[in-house]
Amino acid sequence: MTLMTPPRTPSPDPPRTLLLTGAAGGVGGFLRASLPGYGYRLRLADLKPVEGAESLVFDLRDADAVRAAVRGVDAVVHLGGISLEDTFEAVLGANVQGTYHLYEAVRREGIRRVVFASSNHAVGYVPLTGGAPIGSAVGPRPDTYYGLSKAFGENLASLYADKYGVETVSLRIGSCFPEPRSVRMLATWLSPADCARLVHAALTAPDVGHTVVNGISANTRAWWDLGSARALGYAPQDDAEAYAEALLAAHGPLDPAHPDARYVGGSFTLADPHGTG
Ligand code: NAI
Ligand code: 15L
Repeated sequence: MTLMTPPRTPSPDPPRTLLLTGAAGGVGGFLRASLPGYGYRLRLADLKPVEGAESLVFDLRDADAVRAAVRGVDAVVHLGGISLEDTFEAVLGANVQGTYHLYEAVRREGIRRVVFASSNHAVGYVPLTGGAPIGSAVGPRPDTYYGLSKAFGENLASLYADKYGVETVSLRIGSCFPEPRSVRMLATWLSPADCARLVHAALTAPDVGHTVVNGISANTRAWWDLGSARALGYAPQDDAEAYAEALLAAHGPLDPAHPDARYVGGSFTLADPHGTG
């Protein structure tokens, strides 16, 4: 069977125009502010209206709208979707079906690269043993339907790289907020500035095929290894340790029996969208 896929010739030019899905969200806000400083022109997309020169409002569940949105960009940074645990049906629509629509659109429009916002929750049940730092080759071991959808997204990226030559860097993001909010985040924090550094590296590194990387800052208390991210050129500049004294004074040290001390995904291992216990 012949698939009608436009020719995809590798270009030495770095991507310049990006579709940013989930642009109205928290990480979307950081990247809207920072990525133009790296020379990118952004086309913004979300369910909610977001201000910008080029801004689209649509649902990722709408395949035609997704296809129209990707047309003409050099690459996609895919942040859009449900970002916490929810019902299976909700996660299925926004994250599973939505990410499939995105990859189909990218394949059909001949776009060469996607940066996919995966999550630590794709591997949330990986235990924190206190041994060697955890690399990005582990898993999948999802802790929620949400984490399951991120594992699906990573596998979808793998399929589209192998079968169609669509390149993806899947970022297993720890906790990307202006500041770490908990003792756990002293390990998992990804500062907004390091997030932009990581996305830029993921957009510009050559020959990534499908590469999975851990996404955190240079945190003193990290239990994640950043080798595969650094291999793309990522050089984090921030460290959550600057917030350690205040967070430990407010919350005390982690109880070793608490999920935050036991599993990559912390309290998400307790999440129960049905309230059935
Ligand atoms: P967020 O919830 O603030 O933003 C997600 C955006 O996606 C929202 O603006 C929402 O309107 C949009 N969206 C949801 N369903 C949609 C649909 N059906 N169609 C179109 N747009 C839809 O999340 P945040 O924190 O900005 O995260 C961005 C991405 O990074 C998400 O994919 C999240 O899973 C991932 N991530 C974030 C982490 C963090 O610490 N902030 C950690 C790990 C992963
Ligand atoms: C995520 O995947 C969520 O999107 C974010 O809101 C945080 O909960 C983060 O993981 C985390 O584990 O801290």
